[in-house]
Amino acid sequence: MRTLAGSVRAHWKQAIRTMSAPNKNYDPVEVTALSPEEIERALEAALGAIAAAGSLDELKAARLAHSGDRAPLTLARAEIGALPPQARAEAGKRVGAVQGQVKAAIGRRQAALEKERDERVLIAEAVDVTLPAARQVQGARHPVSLSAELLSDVFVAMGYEVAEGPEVEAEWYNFDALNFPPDHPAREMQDTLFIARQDGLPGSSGIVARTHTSPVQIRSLLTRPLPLYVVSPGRVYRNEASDATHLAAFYQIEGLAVDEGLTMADLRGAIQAFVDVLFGAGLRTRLRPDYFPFTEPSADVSMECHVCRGASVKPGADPCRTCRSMGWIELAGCGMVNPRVLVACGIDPDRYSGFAFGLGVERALMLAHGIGDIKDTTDGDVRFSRAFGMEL
Ligand code: FA5
Repeated sequence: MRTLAGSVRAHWKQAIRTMSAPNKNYDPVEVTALSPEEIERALEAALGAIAAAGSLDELKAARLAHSGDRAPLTLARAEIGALPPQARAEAGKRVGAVQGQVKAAIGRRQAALEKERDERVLIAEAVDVTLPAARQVQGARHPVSLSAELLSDVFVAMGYEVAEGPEVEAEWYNFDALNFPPDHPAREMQDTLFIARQDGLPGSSGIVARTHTSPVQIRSLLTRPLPLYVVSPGRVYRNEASDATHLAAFYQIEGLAVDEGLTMADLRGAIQAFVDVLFGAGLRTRLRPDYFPFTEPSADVSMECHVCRGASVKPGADPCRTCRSMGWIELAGCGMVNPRVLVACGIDPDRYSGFAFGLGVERALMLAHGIGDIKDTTDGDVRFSRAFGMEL
């Protein structure tokens, strides 16, 4: 029986017997594609197209046409294999030399066109570094935000933590827990902006735009462990007409300390330290009786005027714009935390006592910089911000 390898061998023997013998007398010059004239023509056509290429794209087209797979010279080279062996070397040399010439011409033209392109780009994209720059306004933080941060930082440096609360607040946090009686005038629509009001229900379950930062006292007392030292900057809202010293939306900073054995002297000390840091040591502070439902006793804090240091009060002295010749500047409301507030938050008032204070940020900024109209702080005029040395 015949094996598979045996069958393949028999097939090839038969095929070789039927092939024509090599053409020993074949004249390569008679193969048109390889004739010297044809090769010369192909060379001239290639060199002409390369020289005529005015751009890198045109050169690429010329390269494909004259040295690509279907170029006359490439096709001629493919014919070499059909030549008798003694003719192949000579034909190969001839075609190879011409292809080399074409390749070199493409390289030279490529370099020249790239140089031209680079020069064009350098001119087109040249940057005149002596031209004045278009000024990009970077933006900066507003002086009120920076002041709120600076004022908070003074207390953070004394060991207070920053606590924040929502601007839309439950009436209970804003008023009830702070010992405001149900009929307190501050709860009236003409003072408070109500988001939702539920009259006639037991207790107060309305929602307000917080009128002060004091509800953060309650939130802190309900959620943080004692002893507690927090400072709370934030925006507050009041239903009132604005004038030179009043805004309907402004910033406050609240401070609260609850610990064992705190007294009015600690409150005084904290306020004095605050004034020393902000205005330099040596300015006296003063507490005068005031009333807030959530502090007992309550006081307003004033500091000696940092501009005239009280001199403007004396008869015949120059008037002082900063303190309106009063000698003192009102800074904040303050007091000892009312024991009823501690009880509302589940804290034993026989063991713990505390103090709190709240000051207006825009008012502090006005005092520190002699600003006459509080509306300057909200107008959004960059000339106001620039005066604070802000980078704009
Ligand atoms: C309060 O809001 C109290 N919650 C402050 C407080 C906190 C007292 C803790 C005791 C203990 P008062 O309504 O006075 O207090 O406002 C406090 C500060 O906010 C004022 O001293 C003032 O600087 C600023 N302020 C008040 N109303 C306005 C307003 N309409 N525009 C700008 N600033 C204002």
